Amino acid sequence: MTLKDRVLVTAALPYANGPVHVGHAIGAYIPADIYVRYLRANGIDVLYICGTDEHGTPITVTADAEGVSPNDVVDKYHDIQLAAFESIGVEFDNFSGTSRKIHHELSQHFFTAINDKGHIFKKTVERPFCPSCDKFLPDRYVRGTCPSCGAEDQRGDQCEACGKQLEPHELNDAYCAICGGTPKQKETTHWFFKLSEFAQPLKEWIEKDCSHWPDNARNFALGWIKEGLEDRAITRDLAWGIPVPLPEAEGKVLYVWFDAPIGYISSTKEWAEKNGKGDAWKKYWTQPTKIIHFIGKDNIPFHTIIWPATLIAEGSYTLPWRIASNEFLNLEGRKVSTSRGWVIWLHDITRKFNPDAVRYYLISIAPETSDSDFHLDEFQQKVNNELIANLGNFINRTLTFIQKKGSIIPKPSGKLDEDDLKLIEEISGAPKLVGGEIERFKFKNALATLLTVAQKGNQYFQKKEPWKNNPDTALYLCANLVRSLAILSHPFLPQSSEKIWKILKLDGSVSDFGWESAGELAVKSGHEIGRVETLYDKIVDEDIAEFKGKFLKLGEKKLEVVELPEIDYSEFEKTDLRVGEIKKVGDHPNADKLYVLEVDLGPLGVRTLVAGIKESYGRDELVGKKIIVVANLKPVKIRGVESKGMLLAADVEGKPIILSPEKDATAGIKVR
Ligand code: B3M
Ligand code: ZN
Repeated sequence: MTLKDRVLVTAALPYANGPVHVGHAIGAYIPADIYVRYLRANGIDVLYICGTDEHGTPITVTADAEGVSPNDVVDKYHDIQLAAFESIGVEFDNFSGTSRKIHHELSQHFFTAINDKGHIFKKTVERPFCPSCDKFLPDRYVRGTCPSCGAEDQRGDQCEACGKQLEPHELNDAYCAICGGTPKQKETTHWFFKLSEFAQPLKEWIEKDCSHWPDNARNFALGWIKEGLEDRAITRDLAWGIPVPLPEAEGKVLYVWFDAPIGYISSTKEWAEKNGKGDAWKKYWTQPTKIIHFIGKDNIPFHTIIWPATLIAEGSYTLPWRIASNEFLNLEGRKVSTSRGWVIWLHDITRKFNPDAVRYYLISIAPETSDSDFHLDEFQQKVNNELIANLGNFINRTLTFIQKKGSIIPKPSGKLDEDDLKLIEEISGAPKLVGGEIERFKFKNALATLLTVAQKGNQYFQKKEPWKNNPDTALYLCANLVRSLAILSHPFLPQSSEKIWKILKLDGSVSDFGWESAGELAVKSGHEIGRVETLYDKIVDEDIAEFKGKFLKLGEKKLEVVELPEIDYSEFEKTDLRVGEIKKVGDHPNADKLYVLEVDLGPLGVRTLVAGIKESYGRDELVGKKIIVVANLKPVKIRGVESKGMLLAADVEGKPIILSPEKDATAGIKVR
């Protein structure tokens, strides 16, 4: 990227049908925000455009569920989402919504222009119709089995299991999502986009102009073209959406995925209107501009094939320069499930914790090349041990020391030694190091590099021992490194970087200063700093426990199919299971939850077993009870008492339930 470049950054338009969670945030919005802040610091003309996706069945399904109108749904969630993004420092230049007039008009223009050029045709087709609901059932209203991978209970627009794009009628064993009834096929007329005509131009474009795309996006697109592109219906029988601009198409609306990406353009247009910039939006869409779409991986098909084809067909706008797509973020080892409440909403976590601390953790685990996992304990640990112990600590110890000495930046004294020179070199090299990673879209690495620079500062401070030696040179250089870190951390930690700037009492705001200026020694001797405040509070166990208790609960359990690693039968054969009879029950001398049992195993004699069942079983219940014992285990010492075998019990949510032979069986009998 150079100063000559003009850049338009977009992040996928989230459906306005619910709040946004941490996975959304790090999937597209935070990476795009980092990138935009970085480009801006480099003086590049850049706009960050987004808005809510307000059409389609995702909205109407939610409206039905909440018992309100689609309009109410999109108004409510538009505001909730924007507030959540702002809470974590994501700053859009414009955040529009696709139900606005400006967007309806532009989308209808796209349809008309593409139709006029002959790239759209009309066809009578059969579509799923629910007789009991008296409705055609578009995509998400039909559920059934994926024809491609066989996964059950998939939606009619896309199989979540294999990612295949679907038409609702392609599902096997389909049922109506509203009433559960069986849909019938019924004739209806729809308008189709001749996607097949664009296979060749798309292929040429991707091969020629898109070599810098990430592999997953590029391979996917080329693979799909090779498989064959089919014409696609771009209208739906639905009461909510953009009316198809043809007199004969009454009651039909544009398919949500036809109009949604056009939202990138209409939101840019709205930005110009709101800011009194007239036609300025056209610069970004019709003159050379690098357009970058940040998206989650499930949106790759639309952004690499269908959207570019739409643009080529319409003919007057610029094609994307790059698709930046992330994989998914899981939560505590499980897939996020909003319906079961297994989710961390962005607005909840930024209310409880420092938003920059959340941002720090999310960037550090960003699912850039593969799915990753959000853990609250790891969040606590990384914030405390990395963000606070490293970056925060360096800034804090430097500034506190200066404050103690009267808050004035000292004048370097004497000749600079080797360590001083090395630190100056670190400072001047840092902008390139961190920036290089950002330019390669490696935000995780960029953040790690920033932390390494802070670490160098800590090592320098430690070595210089300013509390023992003449501190002037060290403090002067460290204060300058603090300034550099403020500038370089701005894309990642926007709120705290601004705070550092305030404490340093430097002019303007941290974002007024160019990226390269982070390489300079610009804090002068004699400058007075402001009152030092801590940047981040340590996250304590109680906070994590409270948050978990309040927000991390798994809703009603669906039966999950669990796959177990298999062992050979001969392996199982090795265990010798016997019926035993409990003769005596004693307390364990060193453990409150354990009993020491004397168990009669017939011909094998009476054995001592240590068992963790004291919290669930009383002594009297146990004496005389027949149990099942694994009899050929090597003896182990459990808290100092030797145990010669193990009794079998089922684990019911952490509580043992002892297995016993149902009818009387003599002690010592083999179980198999
Ligand atoms: N609303 C899908 C999603 O939220 C869709 C993205 C549109 S981007 C133009 O994942
Ligand atoms: Zn129905």
